Amino acid sequence: MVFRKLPGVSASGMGLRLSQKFVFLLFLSGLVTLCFGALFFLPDSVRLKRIFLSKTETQPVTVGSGSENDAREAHPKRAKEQERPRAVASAKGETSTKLKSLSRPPAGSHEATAARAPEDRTLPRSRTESASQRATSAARGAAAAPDTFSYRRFKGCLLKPPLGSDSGKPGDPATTERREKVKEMMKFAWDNYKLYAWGKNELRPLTRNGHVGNMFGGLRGASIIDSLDTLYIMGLMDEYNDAKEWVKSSLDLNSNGEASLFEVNIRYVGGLLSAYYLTGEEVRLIDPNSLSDGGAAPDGTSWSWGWASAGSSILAEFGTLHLEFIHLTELSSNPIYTEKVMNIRKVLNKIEKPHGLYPNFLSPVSGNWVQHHVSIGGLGDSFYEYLIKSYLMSDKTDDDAKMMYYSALEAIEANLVQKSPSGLTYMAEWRGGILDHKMGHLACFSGGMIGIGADDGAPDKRQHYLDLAAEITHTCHESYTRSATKLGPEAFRFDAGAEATATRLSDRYYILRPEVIESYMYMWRLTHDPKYREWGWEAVEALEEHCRVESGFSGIRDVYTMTVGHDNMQQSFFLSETLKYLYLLFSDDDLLPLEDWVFNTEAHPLPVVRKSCLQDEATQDKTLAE
Ligand code: DMJ
Repeated sequence: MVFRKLPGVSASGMGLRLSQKFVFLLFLSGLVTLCFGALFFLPDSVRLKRIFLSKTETQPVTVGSGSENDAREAHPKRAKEQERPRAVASAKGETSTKLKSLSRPPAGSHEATAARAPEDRTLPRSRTESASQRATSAARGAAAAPDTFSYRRFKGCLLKPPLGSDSGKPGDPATTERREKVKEMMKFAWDNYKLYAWGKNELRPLTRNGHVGNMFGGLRGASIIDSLDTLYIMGLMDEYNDAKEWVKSSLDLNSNGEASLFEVNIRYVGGLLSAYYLTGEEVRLIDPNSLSDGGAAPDGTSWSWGWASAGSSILAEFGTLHLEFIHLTELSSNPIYTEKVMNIRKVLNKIEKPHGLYPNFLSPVSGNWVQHHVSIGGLGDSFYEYLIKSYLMSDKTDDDAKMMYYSALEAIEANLVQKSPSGLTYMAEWRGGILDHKMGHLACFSGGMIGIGADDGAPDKRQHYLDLAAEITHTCHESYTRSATKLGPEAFRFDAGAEATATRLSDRYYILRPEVIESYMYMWRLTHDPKYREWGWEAVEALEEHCRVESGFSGIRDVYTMTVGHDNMQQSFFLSETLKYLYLLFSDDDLLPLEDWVFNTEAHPLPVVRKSCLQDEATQDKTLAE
């Protein structure tokens, strides 16, 4: 899951005068803008280019309410650039997302913001707001619920305290001990990252140095951002404060390079949003309305796939923005973020689907599916996840998401779900009607996904969905128990005599991925069957035995051999997801209760948006003020 070019993300010195509070929140907005830029470059995945398509230069397809011509008239500069080879536009940085610093805020605006009650701080509408943005806002009307975000009101609309009555401390000593062990693992992973790789994206635990890579377009500190909420819920406050301090003083948005929209969104935007919602702390403030989106349809009424002259767009990438973007609208009161993701949704809802399935690749040129490869694992996975989670996060009001999710699930069941000769249920992959009897580790998240969606399915399907979720989770556990290390391979097969084992050398590795443990956590919450905690504990023991090295945790190259070779990489999602899900598995259900929180695909908790409650609270506030 890779992709796109983010030419020239420029930003700088942030307004850091928010003296008393610290933040995560709004620098997000910068990242989002960055994501906007990327939306228009979606299809240029390096991996994709390698695997699939050759370049063709064709006019891009414009979708949404406006015609292609309309869009071009409205944005002549963009239209012109679309005719150029993408690389030229990129090199010039004309299409880049630009983050404008608020380090010298216009007189009054920053101070005025800071002077407001901290819990009522909202991003001011920028003086640089474009005419089209203003028009959009106006058109949306004042009808839109409370037009400023209030942290106090948000907290008031949660059903339960986020950290529970006692930070989720389990009742029995044995589980408490297990939870403590997971916390120790987090501290160990964090301390080593801090010691050897501080500020870099990941720790290389064998060589004791940092890894930057090119996934985040020059952004640094992925492990820090990914760890914020985990540290916080575990009560590792010194570590959390160090992380917060780094975000405040060292997170540099002034970067150029290629970034993955998907990865930046799920890790940076998701991580910072989550830290803000959990703590209410503002560290850095960026006014999203002061950001130039460099050609990304600012009125939000249409969006095009821009300079995508070649390659396909990947379902799991353009389909994994919804949760974070909805929250950006919530926090900024700017509808543009929601409009963007709703347009993506509209396209996907309308387009014809083979057998009701969503193939992994869509051509930005023709607007049609490219190849009919369908997978619940890599390339497709989180698109389905974000449909059901959008529904849940909307307080069950987003009926389109609900409808799309359950129809997709029906098609998946009819075409992809299989049973092995010994009775293991698995998700095969589908290539134009031909089944590939392979299931990726990534696809193991689907046990949890089907589980959390079970209760809102048709009444006669609810038990069936819960059973299906349990069966898939069981199969994924089998993929672990059938290996020598008791860790699961990257992909396992159900053909040529294999059942839940990898048959190819290249599929035997384990890179500290969370998906299997993620499903244990959800299934534990949904059923309280103790086997899920036992399975989670087996994973802890295996991680300790095979992945823990002197200076951190490392992935391994072959789960089937006891003389393990380490890959020298402590992935940031190990801190964000694997350890968080383990910690939640051994905590009481009142730590981040599922009634109030959904986890993004990087395990960053985002709150359910209770529109009517927020509206009522806002009305009350207004009445009181009057
Ligand atoms: C994470 O970054 C996310 O879970 C993503 O959805 C898939 N890949 C990794 C973990 O395996």
